[in-house]
Amino acid sequence: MRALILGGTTDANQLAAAIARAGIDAVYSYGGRTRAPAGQPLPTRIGGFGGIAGLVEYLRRERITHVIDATHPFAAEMSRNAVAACAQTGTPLLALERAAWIRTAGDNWIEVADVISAVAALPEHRANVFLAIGRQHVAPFGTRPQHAYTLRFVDPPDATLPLPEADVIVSRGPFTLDDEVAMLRTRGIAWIVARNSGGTGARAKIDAARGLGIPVIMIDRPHLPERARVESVADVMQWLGHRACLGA
Ligand code: 3Y8
Ligand code: NAP
Repeated sequence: MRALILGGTTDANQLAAAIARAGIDAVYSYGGRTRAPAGQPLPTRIGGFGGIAGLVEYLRRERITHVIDATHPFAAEMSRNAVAACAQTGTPLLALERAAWIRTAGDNWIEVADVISAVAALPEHRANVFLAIGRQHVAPFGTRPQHAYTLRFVDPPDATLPLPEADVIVSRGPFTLDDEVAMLRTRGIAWIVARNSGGTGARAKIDAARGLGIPVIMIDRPHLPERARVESVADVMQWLGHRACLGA
């Protein structure tokens, strides 16, 4: 058995620890998005594979027998490529995917399908807006220059932002409720734009928003192709352990 973990999330890190403890031969893969990704207790590779064909070639060359897609729910291209490459090579694939956050009483959410709809959902009048969606999708907010934006990136911005008024917090998370409440209060944030990432690492801002009565423009997840999926590390280990005893 040799497993490939498509990583880059808290869940993937917890899976890597469990797989290392079990002594299973595995490789952890980052996309190379951040300057200093967290270290892993497994051999690690960083960077794209080169599309579906590149991943097919990697699976064959590295004799990968199992793929676990533990990427983020918004890492849609990676997940789609994994489905295609595993189908092409007949490699068992399992997604470790946390459930979406569900709106509860007290949540003031405006649910939208994508970033463009999130921009359209902002008010016309000037407001203090917290963009908690990283750096890859900031440009569309340039059509709403009237707002005072707070953004949060993992690494410092490497270019000027297309927003006349933007203050960047550099922090990689996971984030705590107290810190999120303090930040939102100090900055007088009146609107939050977030992705429905699920999980615990980004949840604190959503709980803080509920407590402070701040509306959240919540971007729904992209649709992914059908694939086997579980929500816990234990289920992944069972999937691996089960196949290991069948001698796969
Ligand atoms: C490179 C690995 C751990 C893992 C931490 C999780 C939790 C904190 C919440 C906010 C939202 C955001 C962003 C976020 C979260 C965890 C987890 C998660 C959101 C690292 C990591 C990599 C990335 C890539 C990065 C994206 C960006 C997205 C910031 C490591 C820290 C906004 C997603 O600069 C860039 O280009 C960053 C790009 C993809 C989304 C975007 O479009 O900008 N994550 N995040 C992974 C790789 O190279 O393969 O550097 O160690 C992982 C984590 N990010 O250590 O416990 O598991 O969800 N990551 C979102 O939710 O919208 C922050 O600020 O409230
Ligand atoms: P994406 O848009 O789905 O993927 C774009 C391309 O990046 C993929 O086609 C692949 O390149 C490469 N790639 C992505 N993840 C990879 C991985 N783990 N290992 C190797 N190559 C990878 O991906 P993304 O949304 O930018 O996410 C990139 C990474 O950040 C992932 O590890 C993801 O788990 C993590 N992350 C993303 C978010 C988010 O909001 N998107 C949040 C937290 C963490 P090739 O086609 O060349 O193979």
